[in-house]
Amino acid sequence: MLIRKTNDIQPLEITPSEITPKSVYLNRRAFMSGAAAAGTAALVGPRIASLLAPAASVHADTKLTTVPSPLSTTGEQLTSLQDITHYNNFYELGVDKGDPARNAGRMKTRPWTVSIEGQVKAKKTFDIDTLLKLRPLEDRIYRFRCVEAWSMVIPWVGYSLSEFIKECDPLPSAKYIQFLSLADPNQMPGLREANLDWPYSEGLRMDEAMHPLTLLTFGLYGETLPNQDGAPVRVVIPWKYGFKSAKSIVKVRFVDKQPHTTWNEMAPNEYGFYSNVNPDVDHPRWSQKTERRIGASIFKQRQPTLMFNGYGDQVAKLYTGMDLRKNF
Ligand SMILES: Nc1nc2c(c(=O)[nH]1)N[C@H]1C(S)=C(S)[C@@H](COP(=O)(O)O)O[C@H]1N2
Ligand SMILES: [Mo]
Repeated sequence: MLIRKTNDIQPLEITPSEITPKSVYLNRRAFMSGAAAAGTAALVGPRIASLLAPAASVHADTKLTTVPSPLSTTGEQLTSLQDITHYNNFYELGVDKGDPARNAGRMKTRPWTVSIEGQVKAKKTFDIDTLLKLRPLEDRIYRFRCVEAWSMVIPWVGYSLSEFIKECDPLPSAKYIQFLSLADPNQMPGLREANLDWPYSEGLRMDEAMHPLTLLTFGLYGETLPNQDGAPVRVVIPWKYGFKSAKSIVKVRFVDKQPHTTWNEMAPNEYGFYSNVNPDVDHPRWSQKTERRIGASIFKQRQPTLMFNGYGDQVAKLYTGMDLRKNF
């Protein structure tokens, strides 16, 4: 996902902080919003106060009622909330990793609807609060691997996308599903900055979309998604590179042909439609054999990348007979 700088695998990025326990993070947040509420503005002047006080909507605040999921990945250290919310790719909010957190405050996530069109029995529009209640929300821990060769372990909240697809009543002619993200320049300053074909578009083959691991995602760490992580609703496909996991979805289209996708359109030789995590297929500009685990100690940061990001037992059968070097 490198469009402004060339040949940049980011050795000079800010080193993400070591794991911050959530309690510490939340206490600091409470302290900061407390300080704002207590009238810091009057004491130090509005300019400094606005720098000190984070915009209220930037961070997840609403606790969600969740149940544990048998599909969680266990035995891995979770990435800190701080890193998950301050090291982001969300080009609509800016191209640098810290931009989404900085610019997320302008995004409005209510009211919000997701409209369904294409090969369906009937067009429909779901209100976000209806979607939230459609099925029990599960805590699902997944490894998450970006095509830029870094990774995290994130405790998402959501339910299988297949549950939502059932409510959409797609026709048998629907072979693919396309996700379209919000693209409002008044809320998203990055739209002018990055020369991509907006709105952000991603897609899956229908059997990939129906796989139980594919998560319709509303939260992380037990709370609603922070805007910079794709509030109020996104998808997460844990065996594919991160860019397949479209954020802030406003439209879902059921289609009979492979849909246009943003990164594939931008650089088809670098970003394939399938984009299954595959350590044997290098990105044209860097190796995919290893990955840098965000937040790990610098001595343990680089680790081998696993085929299908470690989810091969569950998903490899979706690709039997396919050449995954050609269909990268
Ligand atoms: N709408 C939209 N969705 C997006 C992106 C984006 O720029 N816009 N970036 C993708 C990429 S490249 C990655 S790695 C993940 C990052 O998700 P995270 O910031 O929550 O970790 O979001 C994906 N979804
Ligand atoms: Mo990514």
